[in-house]
Amino acid sequence: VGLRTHRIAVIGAPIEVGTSELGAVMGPAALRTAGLVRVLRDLGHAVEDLGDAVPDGPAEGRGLPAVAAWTRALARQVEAALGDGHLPLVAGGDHSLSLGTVEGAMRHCAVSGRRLFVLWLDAHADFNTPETSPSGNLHGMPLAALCGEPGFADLFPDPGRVPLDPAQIHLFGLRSIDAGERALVGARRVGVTDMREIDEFGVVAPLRRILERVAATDGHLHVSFDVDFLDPGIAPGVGTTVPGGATFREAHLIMEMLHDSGLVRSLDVVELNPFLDERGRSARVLVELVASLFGRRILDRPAPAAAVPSGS
Ligand code: B3U
Ligand code: MN
Ligand code: MN
Repeated sequence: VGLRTHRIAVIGAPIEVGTSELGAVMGPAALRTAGLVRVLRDLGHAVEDLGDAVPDGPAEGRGLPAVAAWTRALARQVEAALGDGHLPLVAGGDHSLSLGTVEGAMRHCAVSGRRLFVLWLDAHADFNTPETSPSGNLHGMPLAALCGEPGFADLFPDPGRVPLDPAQIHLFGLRSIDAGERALVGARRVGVTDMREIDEFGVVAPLRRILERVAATDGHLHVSFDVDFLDPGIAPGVGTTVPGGATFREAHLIMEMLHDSGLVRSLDVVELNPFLDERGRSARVLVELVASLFGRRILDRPAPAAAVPSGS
């Protein structure tokens, strides 16, 4: 089992225009302070820290124009990073940033010919539209917008844009969903592994099914990791905590399986709010998890499930 090394482009996305809770703007800085870049270099990866992205246009206020300015900038940067062989790791910032990262990955896939899959590790579905949203916050809407639901005029002005197919999305860890959003997720046939399923079967069986599907076409797996996927007991530094999240060990195993799959080609780490954190705990947990996704392991041996039992 040789270590897979990547050229990683770290991109800070200090965005909080998609949320009403201030502080996510400090997320990229906290992740760097917790050792994000150093940890990846220690694992043997070539890491370029591209610094923080800047919005392409005025980004005042919390409306669509501000989010559109960030989306344009991030889509371009992510597409460019992928185009020259980098694995973009975008450190946020609220989840509206994934409008840009997923759009960038979609544009790259249109060229590379790989089928894009989006694994959304999150307590929420982030599939609201302006119509269904109880809060009006755009971090609760990126997937609906990417899929071309109505109400997001001018976010993707290209009339020839092919929307993301909801069947390419898999929500994992879901435990909070709004009524209108739930109807939409069902109608559009978005893939879902909710907490009920994880409680019954654990994370391994559902995740293996997802990875097999991506591997079948050697697809491009984009992972979008929302801090609130984790239980607030281990990661309190997030604006919208929801009880009953993933444990450290569940999340850790997911990261190891993602690494072993070799399918992850872009990554978001979003919603870290250092202002609400306790002594950097959440930032540190996230860096640990990112390290596992990029190859940190306990023993240098095949995954236990793939190993031949001794004596057989
Ligand atoms: N679904 C709610 C809450 C929410 C979604 N994403 C976050 N919070 N982080 C909403 O406002 O759309
Ligand atoms: Mn989210
Ligand atoms: Mn969330």
